[in-house]
Amino acid sequence: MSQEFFPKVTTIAYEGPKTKNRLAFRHYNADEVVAGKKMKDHFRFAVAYWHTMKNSLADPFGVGTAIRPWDDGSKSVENAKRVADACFEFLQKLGVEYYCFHDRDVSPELGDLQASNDALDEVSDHLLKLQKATGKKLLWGTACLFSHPRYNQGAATSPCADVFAYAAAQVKKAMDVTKKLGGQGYTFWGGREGYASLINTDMKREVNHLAALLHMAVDYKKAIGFKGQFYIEPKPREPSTHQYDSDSAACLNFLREHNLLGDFKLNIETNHATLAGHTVQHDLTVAANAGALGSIDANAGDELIGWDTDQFPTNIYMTTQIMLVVLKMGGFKTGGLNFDAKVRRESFEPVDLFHAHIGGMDAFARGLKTAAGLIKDGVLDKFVAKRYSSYDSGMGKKIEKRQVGFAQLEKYALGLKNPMPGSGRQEMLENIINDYLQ
Ligand code: XLS
Ligand code: NI
Ligand code: NI
Repeated sequence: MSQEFFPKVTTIAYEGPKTKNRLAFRHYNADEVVAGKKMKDHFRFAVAYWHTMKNSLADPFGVGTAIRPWDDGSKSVENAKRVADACFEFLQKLGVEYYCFHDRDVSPELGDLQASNDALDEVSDHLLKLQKATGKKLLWGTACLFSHPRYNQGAATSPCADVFAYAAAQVKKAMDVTKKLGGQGYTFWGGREGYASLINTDMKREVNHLAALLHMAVDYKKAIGFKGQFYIEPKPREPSTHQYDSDSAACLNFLREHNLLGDFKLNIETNHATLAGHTVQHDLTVAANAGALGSIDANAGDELIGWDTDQFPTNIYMTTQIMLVVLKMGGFKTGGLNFDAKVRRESFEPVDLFHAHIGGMDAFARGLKTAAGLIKDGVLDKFVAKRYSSYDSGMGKKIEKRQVGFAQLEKYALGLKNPMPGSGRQEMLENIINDYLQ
């Protein structure tokens, strides 16, 4: 690598909880085996190119503050390649194996589609070279179908058919590049696939158009032999007032209705789940129960701010809840934990990117150990199994097997005296979880 972009940072090492070095892991120890697997293989951490390499930290009230020596802000291929060099230096020093990108993060949008495609070819050749030199991998790729003004009313759900066509062409190219880079997945996040007002919107038509684009993507995937997993990433709003893929349940319903369930899994993002009025544990559980939890965009929201603040996850209670779901589904197959998170506008120095990722990785290491302990001892599982045990035999079993109807249940209920469930013991269980926190 020609130039060094983080000269003051050396490889981040595991030094244990007692270290005084802030640029070290206290809990994340890549090769340490927890619950039968190396930590790094449980998490499959990824760095989000758009936030970590390209986000200037602008907000609606002010311009960007980020100092990013690798990015001169130009739309040149040369600049794009330099950003890629910086990304791989970051991945290597941090010890993260994967990255994720949008087409327009890694390569500039130029005057016309052909020019943008040519630039993307050149930059992705460079990325491939870097991957081969370092062993780093692409967790998933995607197309940015929300930044350019042409997408102001959506991409697949735009009222303008030419915009649909442009979006389709962009997805086609982004899939080609993801395949070329050996990407393990491809994500569809439709930030503007929704509406600002129903007064001017034909919702039924728009949702059908979205399904049409996804079916075309499935066809194209087969045509080029791309083996990666497709993901849909739910989010209820922002930038749309309402986004059609609003949460896990809405996505599953959409996929089922449009005969796409076999071809997609979900990529659940913490802050999107909370924007939808759910905990992340809720949306993960809904997805996992449907066998459709594919990947996670790991971040956190702010309880006092009502939008997608995309903060780094530091709450070990939350990482525990996430890892409980991940462990119980048997771990990630193609997906992983992508830090779809940005440092605060106030944290504008390059080294802050390290502090942020180290904190997130350590928080997940603690969450993993806590979750593994809870599962190993079965403390929660035993309680839950007992709580539902009335369905294991007798009339409960018959209900689950659907062997009885209202008439039999009425006869049975007439013979009961004040049926009451046992205590839910929520507080006791919360205390137990705190006992296990690492
Ligand atoms: C934005 C989304 C986006 C997707 C990828 O809120 O999280 O970053 O992950 O398009
Ligand atoms: Ni995301
Ligand atoms: Ni987000």
